[in-house]
Amino acid sequence: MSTALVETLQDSALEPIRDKVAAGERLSFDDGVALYRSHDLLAVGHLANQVRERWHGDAGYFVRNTHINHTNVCAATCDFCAFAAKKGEPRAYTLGLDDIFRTVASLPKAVREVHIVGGLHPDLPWSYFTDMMRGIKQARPDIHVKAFTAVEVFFFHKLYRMSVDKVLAELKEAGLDSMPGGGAEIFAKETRDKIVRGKADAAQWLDVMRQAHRQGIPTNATMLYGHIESVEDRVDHLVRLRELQDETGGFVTYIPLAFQPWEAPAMDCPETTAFEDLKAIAVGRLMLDNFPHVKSYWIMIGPRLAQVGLSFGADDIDGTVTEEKIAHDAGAKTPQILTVHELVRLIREAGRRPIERDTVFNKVREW
Ligand code: V47
Repeated sequence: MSTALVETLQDSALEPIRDKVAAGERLSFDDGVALYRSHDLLAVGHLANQVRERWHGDAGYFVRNTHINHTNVCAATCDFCAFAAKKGEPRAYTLGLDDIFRTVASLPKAVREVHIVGGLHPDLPWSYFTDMMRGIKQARPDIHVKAFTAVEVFFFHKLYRMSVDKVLAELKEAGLDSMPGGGAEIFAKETRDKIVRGKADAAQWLDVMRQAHRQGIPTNATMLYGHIESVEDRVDHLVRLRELQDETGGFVTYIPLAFQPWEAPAMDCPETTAFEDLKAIAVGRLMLDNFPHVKSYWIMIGPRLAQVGLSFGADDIDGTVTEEKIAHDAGAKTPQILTVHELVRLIREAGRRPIERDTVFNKVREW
């Protein structure tokens, strides 16, 4: 796509950014703030789209995956989270390993990824997690296991008194292939401390990821936005992710997570707007110049806007998902599942080439 469309910008603060993007130069913290503050959404999106097309041309990726949330029992208290329950509450549940293995064994052959995230359960034995990995691989040796956020890994390190390195090595040996990007929330200490209690802080989250990458475990990264964070907090978050990626190269995909406010236990915020959601994708694409992929996550922003995200910097739309609980417990109005045909249609009608991928973006099939 040409730069001509942004030769005359409504927002003159974007001019130096446009020139840097054209030259492939790294954007600064202040550039990130200017992008977030700009109301010229089309220009911001156009710049992000240029970068997206430089990386991926007209490809639009998706994966056939399923989510398993093995427990909602959680020792942490996060004001935004409606999924977590305390032990003894009627809502609290923990899946038996046999249930998990049965679910995995019953998945259609074409499902390539299982995404596993749970609460910080204080009483499960360590063997629950290593046996989980082994049993899943036994049930489906070919399935990619993307499991446990950096927050969970940090919790295992504390609870089972093992180094983070050992936790990761044992999980990897048992079958873990990669890690999801959850639990990052917002790194800025003052803001994080207001909404999160009892789990890894920013430095600990980043250090778990550093060690995962050193062990050759690829991971994703997220940012939770649309609550009490400032624009500066968002840019700070992106810059810290970019710095770690410079060091390790282990992040695969950045996923901005729009706050789902409806059932959130202790936060009184309105839902995010389409402007904010598209900017989260676009600014992520522009700032994270060393991240290969940016996701437009339909579970959080809805399939319709996720489709538009494919022209605002995102190259991936996630997948079939099935049985998502974290956003839906928080009252998400989006569907629980999309079929492959729906995903393909969304991508194709956005003018992209639908490519089914595996978790680490090996091409499975072009649709
Ligand atoms: O860690 C919790 C967030 C995350 C709410 O890596 C909320 O491929 C919005 O990380 N509103 C879990 N967000 C989801 C996640 C994820 C999803 C899809 C793909 C990948 C990946 C990762 O959801 C949690 C937390 O940050 N969360 N409550 C809420 N009310």
